[in-house]
Amino acid sequence: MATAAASQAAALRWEVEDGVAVLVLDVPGRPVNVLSPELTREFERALERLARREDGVRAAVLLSGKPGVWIAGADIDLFRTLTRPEEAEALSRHAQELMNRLAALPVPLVAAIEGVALGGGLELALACSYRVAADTPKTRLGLPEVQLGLLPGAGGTQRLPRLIGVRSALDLMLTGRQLDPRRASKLGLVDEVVPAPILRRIAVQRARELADGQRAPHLPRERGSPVAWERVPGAVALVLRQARAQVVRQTKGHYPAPLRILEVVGRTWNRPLAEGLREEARAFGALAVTPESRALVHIFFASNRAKEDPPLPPGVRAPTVQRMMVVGAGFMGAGIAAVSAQNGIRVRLKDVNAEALGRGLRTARQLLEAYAQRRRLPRWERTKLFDRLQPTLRYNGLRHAELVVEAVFEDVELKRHVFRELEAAAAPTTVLASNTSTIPIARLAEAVQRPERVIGLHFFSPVERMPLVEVIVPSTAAPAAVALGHRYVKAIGKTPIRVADRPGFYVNRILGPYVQEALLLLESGVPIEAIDAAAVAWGLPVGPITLLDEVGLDVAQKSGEILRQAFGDRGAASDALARLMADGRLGRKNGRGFFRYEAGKRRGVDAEVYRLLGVQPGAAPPTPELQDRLVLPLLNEAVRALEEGVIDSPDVGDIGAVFGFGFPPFRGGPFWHLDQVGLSTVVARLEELTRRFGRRFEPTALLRAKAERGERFYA
Ligand code: 3H9
Repeated sequence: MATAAASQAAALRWEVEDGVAVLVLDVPGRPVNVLSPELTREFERALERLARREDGVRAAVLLSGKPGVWIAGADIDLFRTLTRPEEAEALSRHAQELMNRLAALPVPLVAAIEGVALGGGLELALACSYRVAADTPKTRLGLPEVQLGLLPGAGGTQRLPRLIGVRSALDLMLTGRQLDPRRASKLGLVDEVVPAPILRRIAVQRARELADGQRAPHLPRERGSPVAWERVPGAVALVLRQARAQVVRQTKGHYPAPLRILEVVGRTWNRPLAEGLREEARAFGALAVTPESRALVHIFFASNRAKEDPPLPPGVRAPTVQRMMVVGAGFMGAGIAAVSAQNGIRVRLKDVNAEALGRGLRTARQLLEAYAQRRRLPRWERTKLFDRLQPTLRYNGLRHAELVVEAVFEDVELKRHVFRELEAAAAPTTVLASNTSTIPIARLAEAVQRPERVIGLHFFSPVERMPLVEVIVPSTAAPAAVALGHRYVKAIGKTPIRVADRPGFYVNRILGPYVQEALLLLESGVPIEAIDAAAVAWGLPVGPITLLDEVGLDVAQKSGEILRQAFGDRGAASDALARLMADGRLGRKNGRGFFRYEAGKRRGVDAEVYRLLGVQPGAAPPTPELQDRLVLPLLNEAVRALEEGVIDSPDVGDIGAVFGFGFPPFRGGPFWHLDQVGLSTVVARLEELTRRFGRRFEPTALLRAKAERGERFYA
C-alpha cells in the first residue's frame, strides 16, 4: 500500500510505495520536463537518499508528473549561451556523470515512461535498470539531437549501441526518428509496454522483483554490441560504411553532426564505456558551437514562437475546430480533409458533382489508409478515423461547422460565388477560409456581408507532407477568426505563420525573384543542370528549374504574373514560361517540361527547351556567382516582406522559408543567414550585381539602413 509522501522537492517528488521510492518528476513553471544543472542537483540529492535506502526503500521508479511528457531532453536554451567548445564539453561531462551515478545506484531504478522520452530524457532511461512504457499515442522515444546539429551527449552514443546494437542505434541517432512503444519494445529499447492506468503499479512491481532478484536488470553491455552478428569481425565496419555513404548522399556534407556520430560510434562501440564517454563529450563540445547547430537551435525556438497563439482582445474567445467543411474535392481539398480527419476533426468534403466528389473522396481515403497503416491503428480507431470524413454534394451540416476551407478552382469569380453561398448556408460565426495562392483574400471578403470572418489558409502541396500553412490576414479579419485559423493549423500538426494579404503572400513572394533569376540565367545561355546544381550545392532541396517542373509551369506562371503585376517595376522579367507553355509544356504533371519524362520517371534535360527559347547553352559562370544571383534576390525580398509588414518578425520569415520550401535548415532561414554573412557584405554584393545586371538586385531600404547602422536581425 502507498504511504503518504515523505517529503516534497521542487521538481522531484519522493513518494514511497511498498518499499519502493517513486520519484515523480515535474519541473515547476515549465511546460515540459527538461534536464538542467538545477535538476541535476535535485537528482543527486534523491540518489543520495536512495543510496542510504531512506524510508527503507529497496528500489526506485522514475515517473513523470507531466501528462504527455516524460523528459524532453536537456534544456535546449542552455546551448544558446555556450560560446566555447570546452564549455559545451563540460556540460556534456556533467550530464554523463549524472547518468553514471544513476547506473551505479546500489538499488534498481525502473524508468516508467509515459509521454515523450527524448534526447537526454532517453539517455536517462538508458541508465536505468529496466524500462516500462505506457501504450499511449504520446509516448515516443528518440534521440533528436542530430536535428539540432548535435550528438547525444549524455551517454546516448555509448549506451544505446550497447543496449540495442550498433545498426539500430545509428538509425535512431542519425535520423532523430521517434519510436512508438511497440517499436521501441521490438528493438529492446523498452522491456515492457503496458496500458497507461497500470504503468505505476507494474513499474513498482518490477522494481521490487529486481530488488528481490526475481528479475534480471536489462543493462547496456560494458563494451560491444548485444547483437550476435555485429560481433562478427568486420560486420560493424560494414554497417558504418553503408551509413556513412547514405549520410553523405542525403546531407551533401552540409551537416557535421551525423558524420561526427558515425565517427564517435565507430571508434568507441567496442571500447570501455568510460573511454567512449570522453570521446562523446569532446564531440558534443565541438558540435555545439558550430554555425550549423546554432542555426538549427534557432529554428527550434523560432518555430515555437511562430506557434504562439495571437493575442485576443479581452473577453474574445476563439473556439477550437471540431467540425469543418472542405469545399472542392480536388487534390488539395482531399489532402486538407484527410489531414484534418487524422487529427480528430469531423470533416465534410463537398464538391458539385458526384464524379468529382468520388475522386476526391478516394484520394482522401487513400491518405487515411496510409496514415492508419503507418500508425498501425487498431480496427476500432480506423473505423472512427474513416467515419470522421463524410462526402456531401450540398451544404448540409455546414451550420455546425466552426470552419470552412474553400479549395475550388483558382478563379476569382468562382470563389466569390462560393463564398456567397457559404455565407448563406453557414452559421454567422463560422470562419470562412480560402486556400488560394494567388487571389487577394480581400477580394473574397468583399463578396460577403461579414468580411471579418474571412481569412486565407494557404496550404502547400502535397498537404500531407508539407509542414507549413500561411494564415493570411486581410485587413478586415477579426482577431478571433485569425486565432481560430492559427489554432486549427496547429491542431492538424502543422506550423502556422501569419502573413498579410499581399501579392504572393510570403513564401511565393520570396521564391518569385529566385525563380525569375533562374529563368534569366537560362535565357542568357547558362545550362539548366548548372543552375540547378548551384542551388542544390548551396543546400536547397532541389534547383529552381526542377522546382518549376514539380510545381507546374502553369501554376508558376500564374504566380509569377501576380508578382509581376504588383512589383514589375523592379526590372527585367523572363517570359520563358509562357513560351514553353505555348509548346504544351506543364512540367512533370503532363510529362513535358524542362526535363523529359518516361513513364513518370524523369530522364534528362529536354534539349528542345533551349531551341524553343532561342538559347545556345554555353559555359556557366562560377558556382558562387550563380548562387549569389539566385539566392541574394530571395534574401532581399524576404527583407522587403518584413519592411512592408507582410510578416511581423524575422522568426516568421525564417520558419516560412525553411518549412515552406526547404530553405537550408543549417543556414537557419533568410534572416538568420543574412546575419551570419553580415548585412553590409550582402548590401555590397547586391550593389555590385545591380551595376552589372540591373535594378532588380537593388538592396531594399531596410537592409541598407540596418547595414549602415551595423545592426543585425537577431540580437
Ligand atoms: C539533448 O537532450 C542533449 C543531450 O543529449 C546532451 C546534453 C548535454 N529544452 O513543442 P511544444 C519547450 S538536446 C527547452 O510547444 P509539444 C518549447 O520550447 C534536446 N525547451 O510542445 C515550448 O516552449 P514555449 C533533445 C523545450 O507538446 C514548450 O516546451 N530534445 C524543450 O508540441 C512546449 O513545447 C529535443 O530536441 C527542451 N528540450 O511538444 C526535444 N522541449 O511554450 C524538443 C520543449 O515557451 N522538444 N521545450 O514555446 C520537442 O520535440 C517538443 O517540444 C515536445 C513537446 C515533443 C517535447
